Amino acid sequence: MKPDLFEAPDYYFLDDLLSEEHKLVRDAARSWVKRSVSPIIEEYAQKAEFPDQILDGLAEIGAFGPYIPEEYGGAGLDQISYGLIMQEIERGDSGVRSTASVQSSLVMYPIYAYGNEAQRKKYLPKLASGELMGCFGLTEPDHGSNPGGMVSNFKDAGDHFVLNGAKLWISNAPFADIAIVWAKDESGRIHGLIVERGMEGFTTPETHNKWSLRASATGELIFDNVKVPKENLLEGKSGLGAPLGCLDSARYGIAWGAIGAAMDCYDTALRYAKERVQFDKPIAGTQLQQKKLAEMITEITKAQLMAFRLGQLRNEGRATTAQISMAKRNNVDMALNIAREARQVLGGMGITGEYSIMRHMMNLESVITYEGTHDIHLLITGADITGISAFK
Ligand code: TGC
Ligand code: FAD
Repeated sequence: MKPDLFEAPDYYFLDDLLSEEHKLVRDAARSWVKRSVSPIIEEYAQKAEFPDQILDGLAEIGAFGPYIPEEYGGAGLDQISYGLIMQEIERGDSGVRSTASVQSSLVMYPIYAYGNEAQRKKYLPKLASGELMGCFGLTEPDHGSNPGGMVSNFKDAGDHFVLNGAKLWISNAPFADIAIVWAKDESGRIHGLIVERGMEGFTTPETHNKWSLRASATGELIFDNVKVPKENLLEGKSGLGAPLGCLDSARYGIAWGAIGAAMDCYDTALRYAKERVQFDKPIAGTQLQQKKLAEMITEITKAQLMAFRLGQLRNEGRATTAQISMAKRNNVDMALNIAREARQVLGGMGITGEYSIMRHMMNLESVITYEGTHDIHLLITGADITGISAFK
């Protein structure tokens, strides 16, 4: 792969709106990605392996629990710093950002928000340092966009619960030490359980043959009469709103992360277009390539402003689920379109692993599907503005 020459576009001087802390956090993540992700990621994507040597680095830049309070091992940062970290990591690879998103927003967040003090103290510091890795099991083979229909269930067996069911498409599952599992109790109410690797009847087979997120490990969670101690129940919140509340936080991170992937594609295409000569002049001097590049920087700038404003609303506790859906949907779609256009700017070179664009493009096909599909987010906006749900 070519050396990482990335220079971040900032067309509307967004840096002027960032605090010194935001810039320090962002720059630390940016240089770590250049140093530790860019040189190896293509090789790991090609061989479809998660590069577990980067876990310590992810913990060091605060990517595991950026907004979780320091007393629990988190970085205690605000939502804009969290977003900037996700942006920089996804600039390197969406699969690496996935690992950080899942650990922070889908594992640490539910333990922090819905767990009791003993659970927080037991798990959060180890999750923040990467000593423990987690995954989040909501999707099932027959229930993806409609998680409320899930059939995974647990029964009260006196001093423990007995868990049965299966989860599909679970990021980090093959190597996770713990899983936050959403399942129904005997009355049909959804609860979160902390399931630990090693519990009898709990297995995590890996999902192979992915053309997307190849450097991220994806798998199933199978529960065959797993005995889960009662102390592993997340007591603070139940119902579908509990897992959906975690998704708000992860989707917000993706809205920023997608900007990183788009920036990398734009920056690569711009540099290539200025250097590549056809018909005796750089292709950057042709109107057709300028149209592509000009539209890319316009869309990135709009997405940056949207993410920044959403970050302010999150800091104030005012961001709604529908606002988050709009940003996730818009920014991932923007990034995927830019990846497709940028790949064309590189001609044949665009399909090779010499450049990052094709990998971003393939990754973004997952990003536009997970954490709620492109369609589902449109329907969330539709329901919000009309007051009428079109899901069912
Ligand atoms: P609905 O009737 O709308 O809602 C049920 C209850 O939940 C409440 N609620 C929320 N609460 C907190 N936060 C949110 N974001 C919430 N959204 C809804 C709602 O108020 C209601 O509460 P109550 O008290 O009235 O019961 O539910 P529905 O069954 O109609 O479904 C709505 C729908 C389709 C929007 C929802 O199910 C949905 O978002 N589906 C998409 C599924 C999804 O996003 N799955 C993601 C799986 S995890 C993942 O992909 C990780 S990838 C990670 C990575 O690698 O980065
Ligand atoms: P379906 O729900 O079957 O949807 C198929 C199509 O139908 C989509 O286009 C959808 O938009 C459309 N559709 C569905 N309902 C409607 C409707 N009412 N109206 C109109 N169109 C509709 N899940 C987890 O729980 N944890 C994870 O860590 C996780 N990681 C993932 C990693 C990867 C790489 C991938 C690909 C997925 C991951 N997921 C995870 C699952 C992801 O959240 C689901 O794939 C996603 O929610 C969609 O569910 P589905 O694949 O079953 O598609």
